[in-house]
Amino acid sequence: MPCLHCLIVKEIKDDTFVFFLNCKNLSIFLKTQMCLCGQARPAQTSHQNALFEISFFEEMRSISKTIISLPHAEEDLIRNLAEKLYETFNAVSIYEVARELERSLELWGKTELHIAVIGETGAGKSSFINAMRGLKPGDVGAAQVGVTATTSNPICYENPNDPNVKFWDLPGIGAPEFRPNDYLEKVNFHHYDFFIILCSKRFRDIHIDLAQIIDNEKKKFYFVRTKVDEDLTNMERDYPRTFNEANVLQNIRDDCNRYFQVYIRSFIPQVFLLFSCNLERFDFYLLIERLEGDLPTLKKLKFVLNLPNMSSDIIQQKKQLLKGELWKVSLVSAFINAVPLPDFPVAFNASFLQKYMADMYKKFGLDGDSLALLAWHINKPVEELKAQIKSSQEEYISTDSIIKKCFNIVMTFVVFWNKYFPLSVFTSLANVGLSFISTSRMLYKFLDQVAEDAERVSKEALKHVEYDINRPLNRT
Ligand SMILES: Nc1nc2c(ncn2[C@@H]2O[C@H](COP(=O)(O)OP(=O)(O)O)[C@@H](O)[C@H]2O)c(=O)[nH]1
Ligand SMILES: [Mg+2]
Repeated sequence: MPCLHCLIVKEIKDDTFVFFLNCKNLSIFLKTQMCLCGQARPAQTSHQNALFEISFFEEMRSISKTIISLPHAEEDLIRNLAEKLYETFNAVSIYEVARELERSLELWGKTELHIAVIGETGAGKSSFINAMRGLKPGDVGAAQVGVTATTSNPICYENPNDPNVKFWDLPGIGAPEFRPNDYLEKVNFHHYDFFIILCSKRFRDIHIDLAQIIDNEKKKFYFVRTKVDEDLTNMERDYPRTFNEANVLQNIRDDCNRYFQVYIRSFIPQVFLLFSCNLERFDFYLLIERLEGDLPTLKKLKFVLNLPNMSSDIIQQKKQLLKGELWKVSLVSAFINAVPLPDFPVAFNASFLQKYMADMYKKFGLDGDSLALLAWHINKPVEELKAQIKSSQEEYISTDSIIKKCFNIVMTFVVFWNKYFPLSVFTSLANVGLSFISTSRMLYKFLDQVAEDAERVSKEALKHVEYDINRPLNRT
């Protein structure tokens, strides 16, 4: 039998192979695979095939183990990837695993999040909903602010980046004929994932009654006290000598708690203090943390990844959450490349990765629409924001095509392999391994760069934040 290693090296003269070898760990991975060529034996009977399949899994495991234990393994990243690969190949069938992952990614895309916002007219519901969607009054699709509600029907506001994240403005509480029970039935309260009860002054018995009914139905609710900035301004004006911001905030909390103690004996809910025009101040991050803790995984991902990029904290949180998902995307993508099964959903075709990367741009507010809106808010040309973007989606997508080229080279290797070992599952899985590692590396790098871009863009926008406060808000 000719030495497969020699054949492959002889055969692969394309420049793209240099790219492959330049990625140190990939080349080690590839070499490890090549070494395996020398060890392999022909298999003819189905019994032998089965044995061979088992030995393949063993070999894949040992490759993963080898990568894990490499002394020069680059950072933790390659180790994590290899561990994932190892775990995955430990599973009964790679097909099952890939299908499961594909299902979970699809489910994530389709997951809906319905957030109900309740409060009396003027409490700041519309302002809060706009702020959570990264919109200002007057923007296309923004809720009208300062308008007395004339309808008692819920109004739905979709997140501009993901229409599956929906905020519901539930108007109509506070009217003399208001009955919490009838009201919640009427607004179909089973539909919502959680409720935010807003109040700009003192909480009253209607807020408490609503909260108790929601609680009885085992739904989550959060009390938010809005317009905290106004309290601070008033107190500073009234008590200029003794004014202390922390004391005023504590007084508002104590006041709410005293009221809750009288009216709700079973538990004292937490109150989050907010200023809708500048969510970053006061308790916004505490509220986000609490919601993250309470939401199931898929809904949590939906919620956090669609928050506006209002701070470095949010950008980093998005990055961490996405990092945890990338190995799934890589494996599904690798699996699709390797095994074009007829019953695999059409959505997962060759452009799967490109779509995923374009979506990442959106999540980090770097797509054309998000940048145009931000430029409008800060009253600056969009080019100034675009100048902050160092990563280029196109470049990555062409990197993806380089990987595909490399993949073709791997296929050459596979053709030789097949001559001696006509086991399609083996060659497919070899492809999965190679494609998985290369795709993962590309996606991790892309994510890092996109998050850095988002940081630079939001820093640039923050420089001009005064423009936003003083300028008229009507968009022409
Ligand atoms: N100072 C201050 N004003 C706010 C805040 N939230 C809302 N407003 C203002 O309160 C008024 C009513 O707000 P809106 O969102 O329309 O209340 P809604 O009737 O509950 O939808 C508007 O003039 C808003 O600009 C806030 O946190 N601080
Ligand atoms: Mg409103």
